[in-house]
Amino acid sequence: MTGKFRFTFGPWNIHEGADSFGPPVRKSIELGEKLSMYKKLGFDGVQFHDDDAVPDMNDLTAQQIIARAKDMRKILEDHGLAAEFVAPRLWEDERGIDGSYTSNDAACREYAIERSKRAIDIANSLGTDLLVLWLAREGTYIRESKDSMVSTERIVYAINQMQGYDPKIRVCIEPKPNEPMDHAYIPTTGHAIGLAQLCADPARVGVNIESAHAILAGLDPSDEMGYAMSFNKLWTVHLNDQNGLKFDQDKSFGSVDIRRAFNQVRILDKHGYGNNGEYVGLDVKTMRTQKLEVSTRHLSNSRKVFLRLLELSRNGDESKIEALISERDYEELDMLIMDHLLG
Ligand code: 3MF
Ligand code: MG
Repeated sequence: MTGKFRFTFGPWNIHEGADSFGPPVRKSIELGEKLSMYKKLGFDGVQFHDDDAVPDMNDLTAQQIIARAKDMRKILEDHGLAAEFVAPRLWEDERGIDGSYTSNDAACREYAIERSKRAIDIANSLGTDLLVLWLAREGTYIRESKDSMVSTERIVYAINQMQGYDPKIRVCIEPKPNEPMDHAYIPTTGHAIGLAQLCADPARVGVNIESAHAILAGLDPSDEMGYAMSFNKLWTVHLNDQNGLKFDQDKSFGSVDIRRAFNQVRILDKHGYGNNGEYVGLDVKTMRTQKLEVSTRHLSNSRKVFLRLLELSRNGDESKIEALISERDYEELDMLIMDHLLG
C-alpha cells in the first residue's frame, strides 16, 4: 500500500521573526490573510492552537467559545480547508509557569484540565476529533522540584479527564525531550506509547512525531515513525529539520540532511500513511532574515522537497535493494541510495 498525502501547517508557521535575542522583523499577517494563502501554497488543512481559532478564550464562556469556533469553521469552509487538530496552548498562561498537568499547584492543574476541555469543544466545533498535546512545560529545571512518578500519574489523570469529557476525542502527544524545560516528561515516541497504556482508553492516545524533536532526543525520525506505525499510533507528523543538538530550529524539511528526510518519506509511503485520513503536517520556521513578501517559501519548499523525495522513493530500484540486502552488501546498498539521491 502506498501513502496518500495531503498537507497541513499551523498559522504560527508564518511568523514575525522574533527570537530570544531580538524583536519581530516582519509585520504580522492576520489569520484571515494566512488562511487565504493555504491553498495557493498547496495545503489542504490547518493545525490550530485553541487560541489561534478562538483568541482571548480565557475571557469567554464555554458557550461563547463554541460559537466563535463555529464561526471559524465557516471561514475554513469558505477557503475549502479542513481543521486537522487543536492543541491547547497551556504554556503561555501565568498558571502554566510550573507546568500545567504536572504543576505543583493544584489550582493550576485544574485550570489546565478545564482549558483542555475548552480545546476539545473547539475541536468538535471545527469538525476534528484530534487534540494534540505538546507537553511544553511538563518537566523540570531541577530534578528535585517534581517527582517523575507523580508527574506521570498526573498526565494520565489529565488525559483520563479529557477522555471522560468526550468519548470520541483522540489525544495525540507530541514528544519533545527538552526546551523550554531542561528535561521534559514524555520525551520520545516510546514514552508516549507507553503512557497510552496507562490511560482509561489506550486506543485513543497516539503520537505526533516531529522530526526535530526526535533528532534532539538523539533518535532517527524515520525509525520513530515506523515504531509508532507498528502500533497504529502515528496520527500526525511535524516534518522539519534540525542541525544537531541545539535549540529547536524548525528548519525546512530536508534542508539539513536530505537522506534523513528521504527515509521519513519512504517509511510513511511504504506503510500507507495517510490512508486513514492522516495529514502530513509541517512545523517549519522561516529564517529571520527572510523578507515579508517571501516569508512563506519555507512552507512551499518543504512540501516540494517531500514530493520530490516521494518520487525518488517510488522510483528506487527495489529489486536491486532486495538483492543487496540478501547478499548483505550494505556498502553497495549505501552507494545505490547515494547515487539515487545525487541523480
Ligand atoms: C514546539 C512545537 C510546537 C507544537 C505546537 C502544536 C510551536 O517545539 O513543535 O510548535 O508543535 O505547539 O502542539
Ligand atoms: Mg511541533
